[in-house]
Amino acid sequence: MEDSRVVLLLGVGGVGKTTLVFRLLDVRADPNATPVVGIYKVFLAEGPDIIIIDVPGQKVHEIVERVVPLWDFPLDLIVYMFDMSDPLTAGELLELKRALNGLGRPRYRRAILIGNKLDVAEEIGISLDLEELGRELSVDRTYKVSLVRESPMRILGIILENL
Ligand SMILES: Nc1nc2c(ncn2[C@@H]2O[C@H](COP(=O)(O)OP(=O)(O)OP(=O)(O)O)[C@@H](O)[C@H]2O)c(=O)[nH]1
Ligand SMILES: [Mg+2]
Repeated sequence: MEDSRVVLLLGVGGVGKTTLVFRLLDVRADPNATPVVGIYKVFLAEGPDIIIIDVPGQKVHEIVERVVPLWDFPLDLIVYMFDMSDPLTAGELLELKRALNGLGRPRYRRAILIGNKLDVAEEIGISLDLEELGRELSVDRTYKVSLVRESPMRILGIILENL
């Protein structure tokens, strides 16, 4: 896997992990709850291939069980994700990180935080500062997006600028 970079998506059920992959690949479908680990490989004209791992599971303990066997992958980037219209998903994300740390931290080079569903958050009048959550997760950068609306180039840009 010398010419590949590995990206792991982490967040509880429904925050938009599979939507990120679908938008990146310009797949025009609304994903259902992901039943098994999804491994996607993105081939670019220039630069390394990008392998994206989409972990299933609705609750923190289910995700933990499925992430641990994946730790042998040398991870380049962890993408923490939560739903900005549902602050509970931010708390669950912290819980997920703590649970993973408690089992021995996965090795990774860089981490970012994506607050998704900006459209819904704005509609219901929730405005969030991602910086504090980002600090607690020890991420390098934070992004607010509405993945259903983002172009594939914007999503690729976010990933590439962190690889
Ligand atoms: N309004 C809105 N809906 C979104 C956005 N992103 C994702 N969704 C919707 O949220 C739902 C859940 O998205 P998924 O991508 O399946 O979430 P997931 O994190 O993969 O969920 P699991 O597979 O259950 O872990 C889908 O119906 C998406 O269309 C967004 O930016 N705005
Ligand atoms: Mg999914």
